[in-house]
Amino acid sequence: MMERVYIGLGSNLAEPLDQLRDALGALAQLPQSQLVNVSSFYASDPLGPPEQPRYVNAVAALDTRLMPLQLLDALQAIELNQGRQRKAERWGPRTLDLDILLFGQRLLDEPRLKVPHYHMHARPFVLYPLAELAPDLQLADGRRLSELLSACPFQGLERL
Ligand code: A4P
Ligand code: MG
Repeated sequence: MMERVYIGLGSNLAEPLDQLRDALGALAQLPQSQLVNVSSFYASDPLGPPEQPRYVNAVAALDTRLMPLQLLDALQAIELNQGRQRKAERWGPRTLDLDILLFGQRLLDEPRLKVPHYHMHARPFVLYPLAELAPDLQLADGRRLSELLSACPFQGLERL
């Protein structure tokens, strides 16, 4: 069974635009999967520690037959392949961050994987690109994307 997955991409180191383009190339190569659509790219100030460069973010829609943890493994391999170093600091700078925002209608609460992604409902750099791809989306937990958007100002986002 194919399931529709939404993946959040983020980078604020080492040419973020190139990082996102390379990551999209890698997503297009994933087994048992098809990259369906990609949002515009958006720049924004960092959320979290302020002493770091601005981020570039986007959202991709992927249809996949991979199981959730298989997809997570594949995304983490792409992150590492693009020079990601996992640091202790929370929300610190990174070459590439790939987050599984939504996985079909699944609700996942596993040690390695929480879906919907825990902070997506309040992050303009996730919600606005997601809305480009799926404006009428309803999350598995019942929330509507349109409601989340109306509580989350576009403020601070720059569409590239
Ligand atoms: N994990 C659990 N659920 C998921 C999921 N749905 N998708 C686990 C992906 N991973 C998930 O992630 C830590 C662990 O989360 C993984 O090992 C996985 O098993 P990580 O990518 O190593 O760590 P992280 O990304 O530094 O932590 P976190 O809390 O995910 O950070 P965020 O929330 O991604 O925040 N400002 C702007 N403007 N734009 C940004 O993109 N990003 C961050 C990072 C901070 N500020 C930002 C941005
Ligand atoms: Mg992450």
